[in-house]
Amino acid sequence: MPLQNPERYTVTAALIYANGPIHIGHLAGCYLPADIYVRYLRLQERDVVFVSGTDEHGVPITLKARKEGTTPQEVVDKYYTQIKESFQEFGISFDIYSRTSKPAHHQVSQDFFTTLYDKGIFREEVTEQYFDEKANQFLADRYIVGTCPNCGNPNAYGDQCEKCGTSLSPDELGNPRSTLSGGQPIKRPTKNWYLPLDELQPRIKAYVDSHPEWKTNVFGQCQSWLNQGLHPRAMTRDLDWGVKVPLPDTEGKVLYVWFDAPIGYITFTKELLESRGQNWEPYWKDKGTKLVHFIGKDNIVFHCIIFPSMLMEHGNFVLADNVPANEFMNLEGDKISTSRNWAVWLHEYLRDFQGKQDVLRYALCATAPETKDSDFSWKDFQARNNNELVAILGNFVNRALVLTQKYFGGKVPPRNNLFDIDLDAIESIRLLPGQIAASLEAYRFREALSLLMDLARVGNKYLADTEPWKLIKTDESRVQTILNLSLQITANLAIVMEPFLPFTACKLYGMLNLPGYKWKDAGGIDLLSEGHRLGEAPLLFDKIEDPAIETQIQKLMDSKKANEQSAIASAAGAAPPAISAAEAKPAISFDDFTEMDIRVATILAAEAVPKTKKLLKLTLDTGLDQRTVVSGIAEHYQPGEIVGRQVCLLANLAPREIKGIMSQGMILMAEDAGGSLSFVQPDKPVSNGGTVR
Ligand code: B3M
Ligand code: ZN
Repeated sequence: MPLQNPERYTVTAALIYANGPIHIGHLAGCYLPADIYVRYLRLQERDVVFVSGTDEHGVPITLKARKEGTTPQEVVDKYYTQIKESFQEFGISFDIYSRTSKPAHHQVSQDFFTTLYDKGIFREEVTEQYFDEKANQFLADRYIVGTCPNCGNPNAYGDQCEKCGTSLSPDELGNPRSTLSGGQPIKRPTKNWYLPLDELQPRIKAYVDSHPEWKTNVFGQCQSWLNQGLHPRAMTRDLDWGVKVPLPDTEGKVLYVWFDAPIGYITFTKELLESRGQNWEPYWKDKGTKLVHFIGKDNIVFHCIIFPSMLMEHGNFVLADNVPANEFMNLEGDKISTSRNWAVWLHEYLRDFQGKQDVLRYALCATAPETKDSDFSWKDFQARNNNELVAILGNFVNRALVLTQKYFGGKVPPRNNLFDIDLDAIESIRLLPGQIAASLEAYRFREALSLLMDLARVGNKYLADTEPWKLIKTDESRVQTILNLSLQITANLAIVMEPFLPFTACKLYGMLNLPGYKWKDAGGIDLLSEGHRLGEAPLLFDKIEDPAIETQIQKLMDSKKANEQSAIASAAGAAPPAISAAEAKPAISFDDFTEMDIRVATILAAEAVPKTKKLLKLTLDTGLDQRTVVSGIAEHYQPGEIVGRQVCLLANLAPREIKGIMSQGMILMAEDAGGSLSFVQPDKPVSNGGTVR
């Protein structure tokens, strides 16, 4: 059961890997709901800390470093800054946004590990793991490729086949290869420390079962893990990037990234409270603390099963009261994908829609993947802005303020005799904030947002029904009452919108000339006293026109086209798959190399060699002579298309007879992993006979 009347809240948002920029899926799935929840709690004057940061360890970081040709440290430094800035600009109001690479975090994780170790919790096991002798290191699952047992994809990863989606272990791959050297890895014994989840299962099950109120997607996923039976999981890994294992003779071993990352929540809480000169421990150890983890659905098992097991075994920690994980958000009907550039990147949105952070917050919250995957589309985004924010919320606020300006010189008029229609509006003002709060406390953010819009709808209907613009000629006293109440609704809107639309709330408080209220004030009708002078009344939102939306759609279409082209190219073998290069050869001396006489030559004539599929007979101008070379390229080039081309020729290869033709040398070809061939050609014309070295 959820904790009743918590004394304090520790709210965490997933520590995203610092290996790339963030997109709308991250925001909608985790950070926006977390921020809405925390802003609401603060308005309720609850004691809350909101903790997050970047996850800077693990294979995803080292992979990215290899891809960018740089070091893991440079990768995390670059993305930490970029990610932190994006969050700041969208008003994600962390109390601390830190990093797991900080020495303090290494210390806290090592101490945590040592406590479990000293208690004898871990099972020490020696297993055979793949080792790359050339690279002289053990291979994480992602560093091994081989043939998928399910679909035959020759480039499946050791943990997953990206073609058919099957989860794999490296042992299941056919013909395994190392992505570090291209060579065949061998098995080597290695010792690691395992968390015996199998033994802990009954206690974890009791914990999960005590929370039937969790969202069905979360509770269901936990039950399915439990039903399959938990297995021991290694908490140390053979890797050189991460938190060193605090045991003797463990060179080359680090803590499993999913061991240290959630401990980051603890480290960062400590860092925050210590910087305030306060004690951090109540936020993690006191029974009255409500711990809530906001995450995406791919992180459920780690937050609901593995991390709670670690905390239980350590002792003295509270366990999560709730883990309101979201499902995934798609984009224009297709899965968001970094590699296919099918995403809306936050830093790009900020550039294209300056000052419209709240519009995106609104659209993402309104379509958040709370119970199932959802879809973001630019047309929907535009409609949400134009038909909801502008036409409902902005329109009401604007009318209330402009009419007050016009009729009463911008001063709040008195409230006179009340009629039924006024009392109905007052009743809505009184009830809605409580309903919004109930939805927020139940993590139903979409529902809360739509209740907020209901309050604006109440205001619009009230104005439409009472028509103050007509009454002003005959009954000024009545108009005073109507505008007084309309302004009270506006002030209530400012309070309840703050968690969702913080920038707009701030603007609205300025327009109302108010310093800002707390949640307990919501529901009242004396938020603005008679005679109070209002501020300026600019529009709260403006329309987004078609061209701005078309630009965004075009950008996505361009990505799609580029993806299709590269898919065609790679099917034709032109784009090299990133991995599975041929095995490296032993070293040679420089003299060995200079013995080869490689020359630039031009193809003068080309014809197929009869009765063969692969061979072309080429006549070459080598600058030294004209000669004949037989080349196995007929499956890759038509004779007609290559005449006149320059190529590179190994000119001093001993002549040999092929299909009755004397071949004098060999044309250099580049072969990619897919087996397709292309000429190695100087990138500007070189005179025939020019040397290659
Ligand atoms: N870094 C996975 C992710 O970025 C992982 C989350 C850690 S939360 C403690 O999705
Ligand atoms: Zn497969």
